[in-house]
Amino acid sequence: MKTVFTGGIVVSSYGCRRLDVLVEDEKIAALGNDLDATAARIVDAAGCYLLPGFIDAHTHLELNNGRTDTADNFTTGSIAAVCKGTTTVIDMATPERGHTLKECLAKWNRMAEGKSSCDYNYHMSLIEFNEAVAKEIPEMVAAGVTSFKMYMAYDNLRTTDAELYEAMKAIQKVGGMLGVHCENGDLVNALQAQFLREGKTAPKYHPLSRPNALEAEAVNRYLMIANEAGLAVNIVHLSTREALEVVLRARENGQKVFVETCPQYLLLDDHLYDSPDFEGAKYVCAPPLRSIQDQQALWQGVIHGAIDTISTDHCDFNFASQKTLGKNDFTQIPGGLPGVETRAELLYTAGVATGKISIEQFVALLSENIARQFHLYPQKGVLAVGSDADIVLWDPNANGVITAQTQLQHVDYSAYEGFQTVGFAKAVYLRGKAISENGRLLKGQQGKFVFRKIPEGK
Ligand code: DUC
Ligand code: ZN
Ligand code: ZN
Repeated sequence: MKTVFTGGIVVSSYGCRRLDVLVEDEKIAALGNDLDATAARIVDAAGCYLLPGFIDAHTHLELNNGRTDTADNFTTGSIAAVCKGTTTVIDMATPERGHTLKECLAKWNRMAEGKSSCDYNYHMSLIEFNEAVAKEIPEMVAAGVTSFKMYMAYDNLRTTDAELYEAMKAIQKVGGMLGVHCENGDLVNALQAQFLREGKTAPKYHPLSRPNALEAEAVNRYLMIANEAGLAVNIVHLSTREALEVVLRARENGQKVFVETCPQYLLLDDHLYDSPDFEGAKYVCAPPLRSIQDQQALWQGVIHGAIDTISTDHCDFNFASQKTLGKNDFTQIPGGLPGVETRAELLYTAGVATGKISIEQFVALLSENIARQFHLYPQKGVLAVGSDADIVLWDPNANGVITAQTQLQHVDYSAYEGFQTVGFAKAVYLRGKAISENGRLLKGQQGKFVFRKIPEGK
């Protein structure tokens, strides 16, 4: 089966070119201006950018947080992703205490296989670290899972600093990638307890219990430990000016540090926690939304390349039936925001359409840099000969409005209700197959596990 995409502008981090793209079966076979289109189906991409499918390197599509399940699961969350241009997700696989990594991997495969409408892989979470877990690290890599996740907050997930250090050494040995949730968990606990003792139970105390310093301190500690272990590391969902300053200092000292932020930290701010009628609960996530000054610092980081990737931390709970679990105690509000569906539209609107970032940076932040960092490149993250034909026909002039009513995410609210958007994934192809058109699913559940391989010498 041959398809030629004609008349579009192909974008990578290096630049834009008017090129036709020939797809044969699942792969890109050629790019050029005089391609042989005999016996090929023609897709007219005039007026559109041809972008590599977006990759979301931070989702919790199907998770039980100990009390309740996310509103989405792999079936619904991946439809929301792919219909708006995200063709691959790297989901956070999180084991239950006492379970092996292999058991966790099997569980995540059961949840995703035959259900996901986009391609997928996982970051394997290490919620403890001992000899048995150390033995499983190379086994995960052999199974195609090359990245790991650890936590410095949340009592049910976090490890000690010594465990973090030992895990880093084990990951370093196999050339894997580690991402860490950086907040000082002890201090979060202390501040939460203090507010509750004082009878301060409303959502507005959520950000006050997780101030900027707690993230910056954890980032600093994490990077110091990583430097001792000699491991290049990733910081997930970085949200503050102070933490970014810590990263810049470490980089000046020669350390290799990757930084991810999320749309919510670039577009929403902490005044939303003061919303009436418990509406502030909609925005409870960790780290919390921050100040306008933090937002500005993060935008500078995005513009000047200090921030490498933008993923979503999609982890959604219904407002009416789940966020209300914390009606009388903000610490019981399930944390997380919906977002896998809206990342590209939001970033195009607030970044590219405003002139803050170029279309090349947009592609780098949402696809190419993620593929490079997480061992998916050049299979994913680029439109090049031999790459998977994950193609987004991006209409830069389409206008839209984000509303919960029309969203595909299986949740009862949007954190971006009423946001007007520019730019839209007019059509999405996954490994050469048309998966969505005008935001609607054509054929679902075509997603596959993407086996990742660490390049030699890494
Ligand atoms: N914070 C996390 O660290 N994970 C899921 C959701 C959230 O808000
Ligand atoms: Zn986190
Ligand atoms: Zn997360």
